[in-house]
Amino acid sequence: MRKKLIAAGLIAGMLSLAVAGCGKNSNYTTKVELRDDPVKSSTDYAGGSGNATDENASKSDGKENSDSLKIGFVQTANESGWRAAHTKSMEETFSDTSKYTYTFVDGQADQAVQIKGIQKFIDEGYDAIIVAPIVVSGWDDILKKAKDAGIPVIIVDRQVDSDESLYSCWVGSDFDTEGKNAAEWLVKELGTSEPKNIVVLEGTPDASATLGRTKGFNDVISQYGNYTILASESADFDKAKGKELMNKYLSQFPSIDVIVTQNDNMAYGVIEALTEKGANIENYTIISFDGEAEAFKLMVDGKIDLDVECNPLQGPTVEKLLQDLLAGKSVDKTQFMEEGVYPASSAKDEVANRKY
Ligand code: GZL
Repeated sequence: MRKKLIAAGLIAGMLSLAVAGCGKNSNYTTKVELRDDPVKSSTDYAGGSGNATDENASKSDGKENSDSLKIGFVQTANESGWRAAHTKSMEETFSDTSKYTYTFVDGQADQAVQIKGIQKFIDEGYDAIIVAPIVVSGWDDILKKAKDAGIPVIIVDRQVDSDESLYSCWVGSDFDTEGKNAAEWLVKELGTSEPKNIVVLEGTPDASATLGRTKGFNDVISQYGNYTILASESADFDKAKGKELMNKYLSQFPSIDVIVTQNDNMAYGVIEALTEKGANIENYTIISFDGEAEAFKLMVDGKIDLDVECNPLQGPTVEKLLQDLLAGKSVDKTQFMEEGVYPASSAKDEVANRKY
């Protein structure tokens, strides 16, 4: 599929969204190492050498000040570069052991492990609990226990469907708008007349990131009769599953014009599948989400056409909210991160600014 150069005006229009936190810090490692060991002391990131205390929890090594605030973070898992950057942002934010005793629990992509981690923090009387829920449902009971224990809970990244009285606030991305922005770009890029076949690789089932991106994209694209979504299945935000699903799509559908991957890791799998098939990647319009440095390099190389940023650098925002909450101040329930929409034509200038 020949690709039209994007008119400069479109770039300006699409980038009207505020772009967050993309300072000129080119020294930042562009690839956050994925955590291969889920049991890692937070002091490892703060230059300490603490030891794990639970099978999937890690805490500072006891050198902290007894007046320090006990902050517990229950992370989703360790499934993508985005997640690694999200974890690192929290650990860097709460690494001052004179102020915080920070304990990290790797949820290992299992809601039961996450709930066990929250219960641990309740039992041990933590001052605040941060949770990155893998799916939207099933949190009412544990959130009520934290509320009854008088412990503020900040939900980060994906959302929960619990009553908002059960948690202090949520920090994350507007996934529905992310999906809408992707579709609006696609329509401007490929037009509203020629027939276009689309395949979608969705993220983790029942994750609000998946639900929002899918709904937002479909709500826009369904308004244009020349676009057909041939298939929209989950590859769980995972590179290997993305490669497997793309190979399945290639065997099922002789004519694919557009590939939408709901995170960069799955885009990497798609590109591997196409490359191994000997396909000309230029023939496809590939849209991804997250905005990893790796993906920006692929945009510079002409392999990805649009990346919708999903900002993982949530630590500083969470710290400020916790300080306000612990000082008795009220905070807005919903705290959206600022994010950009990056067509490939913007990648060359932006890639050096990427912080994850
Ligand atoms: C989105 C986040 C998603 C990312 C994926 O906020 O929940 O989960 O898009 C990650 O990379 O796996």
